[in-house]
Amino acid sequence: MAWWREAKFGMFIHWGVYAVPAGYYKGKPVKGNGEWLMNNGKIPMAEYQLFAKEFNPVKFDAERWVQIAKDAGMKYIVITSKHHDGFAMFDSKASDWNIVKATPYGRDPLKDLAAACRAAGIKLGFYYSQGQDWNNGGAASHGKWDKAQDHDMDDYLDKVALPQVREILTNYGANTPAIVWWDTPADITPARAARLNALIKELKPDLITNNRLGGGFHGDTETPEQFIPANGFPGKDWETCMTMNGTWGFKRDDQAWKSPEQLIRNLCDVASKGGNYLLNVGPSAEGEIPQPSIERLEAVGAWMKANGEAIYGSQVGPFKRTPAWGRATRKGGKVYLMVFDWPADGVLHVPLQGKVAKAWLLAKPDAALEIATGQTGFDLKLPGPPPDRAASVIVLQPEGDLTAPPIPPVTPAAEGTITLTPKDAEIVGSRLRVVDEAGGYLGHWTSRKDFAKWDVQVPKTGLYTVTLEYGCRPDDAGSAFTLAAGKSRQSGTVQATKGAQDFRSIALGPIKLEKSERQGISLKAIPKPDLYSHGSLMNVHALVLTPAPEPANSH
Ligand code: FHN
Repeated sequence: MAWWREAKFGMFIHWGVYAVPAGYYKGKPVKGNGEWLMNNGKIPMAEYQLFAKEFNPVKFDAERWVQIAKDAGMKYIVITSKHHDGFAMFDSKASDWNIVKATPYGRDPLKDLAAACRAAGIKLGFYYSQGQDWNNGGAASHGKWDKAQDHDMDDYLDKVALPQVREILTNYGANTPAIVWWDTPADITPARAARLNALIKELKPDLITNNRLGGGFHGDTETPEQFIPANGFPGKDWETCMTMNGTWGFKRDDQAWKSPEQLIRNLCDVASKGGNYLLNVGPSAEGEIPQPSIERLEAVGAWMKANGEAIYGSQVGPFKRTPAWGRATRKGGKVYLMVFDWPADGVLHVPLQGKVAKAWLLAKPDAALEIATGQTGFDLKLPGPPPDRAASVIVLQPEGDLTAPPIPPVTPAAEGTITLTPKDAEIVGSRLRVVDEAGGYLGHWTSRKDFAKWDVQVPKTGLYTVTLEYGCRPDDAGSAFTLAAGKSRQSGTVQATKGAQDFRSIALGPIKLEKSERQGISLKAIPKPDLYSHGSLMNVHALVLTPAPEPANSH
């Protein structure tokens, strides 16, 4: 994993025959991702295969693509060798449904890409959809829609998937692929997965695989998709893959581009939590990376050129909770603060304990910053304006270790009410996270292992009535949850609201809070059967704890 841990930033490429229809079928736009067009449009096989006849990416220039990735500061590329539509983007003897045989282009672009990557010192990985294959007889999610798709899964594995995986493992040189990126383990049983995995062990035992093979194989990397987990995956290698607009495969109409600032901050956020960022481009049928993607990659590249020291080979930052002003990483005994919001008064509060020998702006290494003792750490006096609008990097050279102080418990407001907000929560697990929309909420509650907890401190032991402010899509309603403080607990059933962001208050029974330095309160999920195949438990906007009136005879 050494090169991968150093790399931190890679390019995902979703490229295939779906770039021809580019989100349209019979003149009408089809909802969903560009690469899912065949499935979402329920397009018959024979009809979908006609798109290949128009796939002639004469503008494809492998060296240019690799240069774009390299200039962005990316150190590796992962390209779809075969996506769910089963179209092999390489010369395959196992199925004629491939770019060499089925298109006027007639060449293997992965050969060119492998050569260009080798020349540029960029690692190349191959994505392979092992389970789903809508044209070669593999699985299809949500059922099949064309009789021609009926086929035996093991026959597909024997005749297509296994031979093709052998091809991509052997036809591209000694160190290519460096990664096999499995996706959607539909119908992949442990026995089927074992056969695919055995090929890797036989042919390229050192390559990196992700956790999506299925059949109980965990691979080397966790792969959160389209999100950055609240706490990363402590002790594991992980990689957030993400689109720059709303689709992986090219879609003519999708102009929902993330801003360059957002992409830079995402990269900082991912690195601060110990992960890699695999950022997607969806090239066109002509073979070009869309111009808006190139512009964004240039902006990230400019930032990486100046600030990459804070990212490459870095490790999880020192904070227990991400500070509101930005993120941090650690490397070689130094701490790198990546400041998104430059303080208007020029004083940055850094909630870390320990001694800092020296601090400086990465952009101005010769000018030491003034360091003063602060309330919960130290304060840095910053010059204005920020060196970079997206994220300015400050380097700390500590003497010894810098550690984050414990997160202070939540205390009651003057009238005694305690409000537990998403931002104050400690999230346990990898999916539940704070969503900064609709006033902020804990959302994406799609794992029963995930829960939220808060520490509170109350002046005396007593009962508190609890109000839960939450939203829940009608389809997701009906699960249970438990709120616990020590031995005192309340359970409830999630009722539908008008929508996931339509928050409503419900009263739960009282819970008892003990007077102590810290009283822990946890909110746990008990999902109804099958909830997680389509939905999430609920979105939590806040928990409000109000002191219950004391009974008259309490003295
Ligand atoms: O269904 C695919 C999707 O098209 C895309 O390839 C992403 C990338 O991670 N993976 C899928 C589902 O998880």
